[in-house]
This record gives sequence, C-alpha cells and structure tokens, in this order.
Amino acid sequence: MEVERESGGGVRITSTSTASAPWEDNVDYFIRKKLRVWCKLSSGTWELGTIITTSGKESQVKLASGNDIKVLTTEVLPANPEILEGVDDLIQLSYLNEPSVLSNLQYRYSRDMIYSKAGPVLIAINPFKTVQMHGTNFIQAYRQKLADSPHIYGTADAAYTEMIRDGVNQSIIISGESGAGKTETAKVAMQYLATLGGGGNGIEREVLQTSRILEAFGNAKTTRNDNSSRFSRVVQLASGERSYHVFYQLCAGAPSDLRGKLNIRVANEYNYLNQSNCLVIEGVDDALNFHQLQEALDIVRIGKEDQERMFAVLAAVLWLGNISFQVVGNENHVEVVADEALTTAASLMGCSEQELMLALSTHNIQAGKDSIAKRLTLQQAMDSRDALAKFIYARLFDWLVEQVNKSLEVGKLQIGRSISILDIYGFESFQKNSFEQFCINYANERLQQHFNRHLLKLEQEDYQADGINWTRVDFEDNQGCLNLIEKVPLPALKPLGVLSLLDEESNFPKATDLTFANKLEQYLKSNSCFKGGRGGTFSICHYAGQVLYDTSGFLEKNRDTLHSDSLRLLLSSSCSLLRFFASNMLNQSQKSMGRKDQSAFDSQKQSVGTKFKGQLYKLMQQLENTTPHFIRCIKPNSKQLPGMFETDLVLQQMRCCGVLEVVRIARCGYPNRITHQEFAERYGFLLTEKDVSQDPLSICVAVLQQFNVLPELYQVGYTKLYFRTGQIGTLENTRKRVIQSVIALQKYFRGYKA
Ligand code: AOV
Ligand code: MG
Repeated sequence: MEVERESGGGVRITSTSTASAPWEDNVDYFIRKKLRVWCKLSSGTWELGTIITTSGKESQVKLASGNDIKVLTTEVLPANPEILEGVDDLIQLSYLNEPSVLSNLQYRYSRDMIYSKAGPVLIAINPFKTVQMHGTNFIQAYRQKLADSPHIYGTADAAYTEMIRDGVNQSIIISGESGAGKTETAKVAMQYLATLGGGGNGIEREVLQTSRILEAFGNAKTTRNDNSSRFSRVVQLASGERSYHVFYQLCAGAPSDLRGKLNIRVANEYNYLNQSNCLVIEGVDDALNFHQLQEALDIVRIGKEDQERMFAVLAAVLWLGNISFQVVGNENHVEVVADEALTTAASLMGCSEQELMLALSTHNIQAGKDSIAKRLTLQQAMDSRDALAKFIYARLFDWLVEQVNKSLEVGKLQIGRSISILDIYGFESFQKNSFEQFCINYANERLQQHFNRHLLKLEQEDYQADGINWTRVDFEDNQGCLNLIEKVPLPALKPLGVLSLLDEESNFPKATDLTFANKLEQYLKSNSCFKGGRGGTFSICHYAGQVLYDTSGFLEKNRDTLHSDSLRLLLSSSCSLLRFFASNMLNQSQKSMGRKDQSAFDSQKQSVGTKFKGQLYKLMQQLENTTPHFIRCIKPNSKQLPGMFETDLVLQQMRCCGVLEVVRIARCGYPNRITHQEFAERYGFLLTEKDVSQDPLSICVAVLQQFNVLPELYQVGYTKLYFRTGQIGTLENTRKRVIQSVIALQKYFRGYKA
C-alpha cells in the first residue's frame, strides 16, 4: 500500500501496491496524533489500538483492550477515524484496508443495515432473519427519492430511472456464493419493479407468485442452502440433500382424489427421494406449500386440467424411479420387473406396460434396412430409465416457464424496454463436487468476468483512451481459468479445454471417467489454474477458490443420452404433455442435424457441457446489451444463522470477487460520464449567459462554470466529460426544477388565456 502525505497533513492511500515501506514512514505521524490503528494479533484477528513507540521495523501498540504488545510494523494498518464508523459507502473510508472494510460491514450488519455500497456495487449481507426494511412504506420512500441509504430498492429504482431516461435495457446482476441470498434479493427487486410497473392491474401479484412456482420446480435443499437454485438432480442425491421441492410437496399435500388418481405415496416410498436420508426441511411445511403452489398456478392462469397433467407427469417420474430390473439368462441381460411401479408408471405415462418394458430394456439398432432389438445390461437399463426421468422433468420445467411467461405477457407493459434480473446458482464447493458443480462454477466464472470487464477493465480503458489523468488499478483477471474450461480448439490442433476433452471422451465408447481424468492431466497440466489429482479427481483454481472435482459420472452426465426407443415411446403416448415434449425434442434435433428421421436423434446430440456453454454465451450477449447494475450477496456465516458474522468467511468473499478493487477505482474515479454532445443538449438550455460559442465543448464548459462545479470534481476527456459521484445528480435536480417551473408557467399562461 502506498501512503501519500496530503498538503493538509493527512495521509491517503493512493494505490493498490502492497509495498509497506511508505506506511512505516508515516508511523511517527500516527504516534504524534494518537491516531487509531489496526493491529494484527497472532490469532490472525485485527484489534484497534494506538502505537506508542516504533523502532521502524517493530512497534509497541496499546490495544483497545488495555494490553501492550510488540508487533512487526507491517502487521499494523491505519484505522479510520471514529466519525467514519459504519459509513454507507466504502468509498467514503479514508483507509481502504481489509480490517477497515470488514469492521465497517460488521458495524452495519450488527445494526441490521444489511445493505452497503462499494462504489457502484450494492453489497447485501444475508440477515437470515426478517429485517424491517422492506414493504410498501420503504418502496414509496425510494420511489419518491425520500430515502437514499443503500438498498436493493434504490438499485432497482436506478435501473428503472435509467431505462426511462436513456431508453436502454437494464440488467440487475446478482452474484454471490450458494446461500448468500441471491434469490431472496432478486425477489425483493422484483417486488419493487412490480409495484412500479403494475399500478392496479394485478400483474404485481402474478409476478411474485411466479417465483413461488419456479422455486417449487427449480429449487432444492443442499447442505449449503435449504432453498438452493439448482438444475438436474432428479435421479441422484447426496446425503443431506433433497430433490426439487415440488416432489415432496406433491407427496405431502396432494388431496385424496388426486392421490388416488395418480397413486401417490409418501416421499419415503420413492427411490428418487429416499436415497439421501433427508425428506423434510426444518421449518418447512411441504403440504402447506403444495396448497400455495396450487393457488399460485391458479393466479398465473394455468388451468386445473393442465395442473393435473403436470402432477401426473411428476408422479410418473417418481414411479419410473421405482422400476427395477432382474437379470435373465447368462448374458447379463435384464428384464423389467412387472410390479406396481411398472403398472403405475405405464398408466401415468399413457402407454402399455409392454411398450414401457421394451423401451427400458432393449434398444433398437439399425443394421442396414433392418432394425435389431438389442437387450440391455443392468447398468444400461438403469441409465436409460434415469435419462428418461430426467428428460421428462427438464421438459416439464421448460414448458412451465413458457406457460408462466405467456400468462404474464397478457398484462405486459407496453414500454418496449426491459429490466432483466439475473439470479443464478452461486459458486459451490462441497466435499464432493461433480459435473453439476463444474457447470455452476463455470457459469459463475463467466459472470465474474462480466463484472471485471465492466467495472474494472472498461472503466479504466475508457479513462485512458479519452486522455484523462489516471493511475491504473490492477485486478485479478480470470481469463486463464475460462481458457482452461472452454478453450476453443483451433483447426488441426488438439482441443485443449476441459469441455472439449470431455466431449471427446464422451464420444469415445471405450472411455471411462478415469481415462477422462488422465486426459485432463495429460493435456492441461501446464495451465496454472489446473491441478491433477489422485483417483480420478482434478482441481480448478476458480476466482472464488480452489475446487476439487470428482470425475465419476462426468461422461454419463455430459452425454445425457435419451435413446430413440424412449423417444418413440413418448411420441406414441396418450398423454398430450409427454407427446408434446417428445415431438418438440425431435423437431429441434432434426433441425440441428438437417435430417428427418428419428435416428437423427441418436447420433451426435449436443452434449450437456457444450449446450451449457452455448446458453452461457447467449446469456452474456444479452447482458452485454444492457446497462448493468451489480449486486454482491455475502454470506455472513456458514451455519445459516442470524446475528453471526464470521470475519474470515466474509473477507474471503470480499477478496475474491474484486469488490475492493472496484472501490479503489470508484474512490479516485469518475463514475458518471457523458459525451460533450449529450451534455450540451441536456443542460445547455440552463445557460443564462447567452454569449457562448455553440460548439458542444464550449457549452459544456460554460455550464460547468455557471454551476460552480469544482475542477477536482470532473475531468474533460477528448469525447466525454467525467464526473465524480453526485455531480450529475445535482445538475439533474436543477434541470428538473427548471423544467417544472417552465411547465407551471405554461399551465398558468394557458389557464390565464382560457
Ligand atoms: P442463494 O440464491 O444465493 O443461494 P437464497 O436467496 O436462497 O440464496 O438465500 C438462502 C436463505 O437465506 C433463504 O432461504 C433465507 O432463509 C435467507 N435469506 C436470504 N436473504 C434474505 C433476506 N433478505 N432476508 C431474510 N432472509 C434471507 V443458491 O440458489 O444455493 O446459490 O444455488
Ligand atoms: Mg438461489
């Protein structure tokens, strides 16, 4: 850290360099003025104190607790004066070191101020309890700009205001670890926007009911978060986790006529639900939630018939999971056991038992003109059953999202511009991490790059390109990690990313998860973000920390093959939803293969990893076309408890996500910028001095002079003006006042004339 003496005698940190010598030079000043410092104890925690004497290298510090200790001067950092305790925005801190930032957040958190600003970024710390700062009164206060302390309402309002003012689509991008509070924060933002846009037409209620529905089908309990946003976990569960909420809700809450019709049992009787020793969540009433889900479905106008079809499909998935196989003959081939599971699954799926048995235990293979039925081994049969269950659930979810969107469109606002709220699954690192965690963390890695790009890279490039005075702030770039994952193969060269190696192995019949792990080691070991491991494991150094992945299951999960026999079964089903899912799928793959028969489907289906990558690219492209508003959710403790602030955990999240660098840039940076032209057009009419040359730059300078904007509060670039925080707001207020008085005058004159 570099400390610079200001003319007034104070000291100021100006750069991110961690060289400590200049601070040691300033220790005398701190001793003379008896200024507070942070002192690092041998336990690693920081405590306040004052320096009594120093030998340069070592200092004697009197701690706030009363003890005197001798420490290396490098273990002492300047603390902020008391008046800055608990400031709204970290950019207001005079000293931006880690203990100062942490204590500021902790101070606020202990007073239930869960929101803070870090320059342009909103920080939201999960309270794990209800805090009294949401609801109608708060919404009104932010809408009328009566409140300005950091709040998600403030961020949502800024997005709305900028959408109207600039005519540009906006995005609210919420990131943070699993359980940090992203989904809850997204709901609060949605609540605000729904109130703004909705007026009295009820769309507000609908939008909010939507999250109830999407959470039932898209969220599940993990060990990190009882209500975690997930994907693909229908057939396999780790201990202490649950499948999607909706299954347990259906089992617990279905009324007796539905239970009878769909042959619904308690959750414990289904293999897809009972393998993890975790059926209930403390404090959650699944039966009650089922009734609320039904209400929510009513509110977004999903008809009772469609609802029943959906529940039948869910029941079919559960019963599919109970279907078992027995080995016959001596060739290791299997037959489906003809029991209640088979009967019920077949009837719910709208096919005969015979058809279902065949689809699950044999595959038809094309041999010239003939097709030969090949018996499956036990593993193959179980895989094809699970693939079918996953396919049905995934398509049901897509279908549901489509229905919800359609229903909302009816009341859509006709402004043609949008605000998107992005809430994805957060960064995860469990004891055992599989393909799901790999995809989740990959998505977070991309999102982090978007954050870096906008707040750290583009920001500084803009300053430099436009020729204003600027000292660069360095930051961790995560391109290396993204390259490791997705490096696109150059023609004639070996593909060199985890995803492409995974696809290569997935297409190779003899490959196993272990050969995949070996390939990774062989080709990627030179990338500094990669570490090989033993027993089929490997590690990736993500921006948020190192994660150890276990390759077992990677190949199968990446292939995610639904065999054409299963597809044919669904195509001939008497259940309209299942038929719809299957024909949709067939259309898609025929389109992408340019072939018209069902076998198009077996060959060369896009792998899950590649599809995921494509979806991420599309998402990023959409985000690139919006003005972003960033929110960082922070998890204060790993126990999901209120009132507990684990400093190490918070610090680790603050460190890895680049927020501190953003604050450094914001403190000495110019968050508002506007081209000369735009500025002149927007504020030029406020000029009282009429004798100004009419080129944009001259008008700009004249406006700035008229309103006494101090020279240190802005810089003039080649094409744009750059303002420190708050300056544009002041100008905007003046502009609004003038326009309002003009309108009032016009009204007055019109009224007068009439
Ligand atoms: P996530 O979305 O970030 O995790 P959630 O938004 O689901 O995390 O939050 C986890 C839990 O924290 C919630 O179920 C609430 O109990 C609590 N919580 C979060 N925010 C608030 C708040 N503002 N007020 C009160 N309680 C809150 V994941 O989806 O796992 O990445 O994949
Ligand atoms: Mg979530």
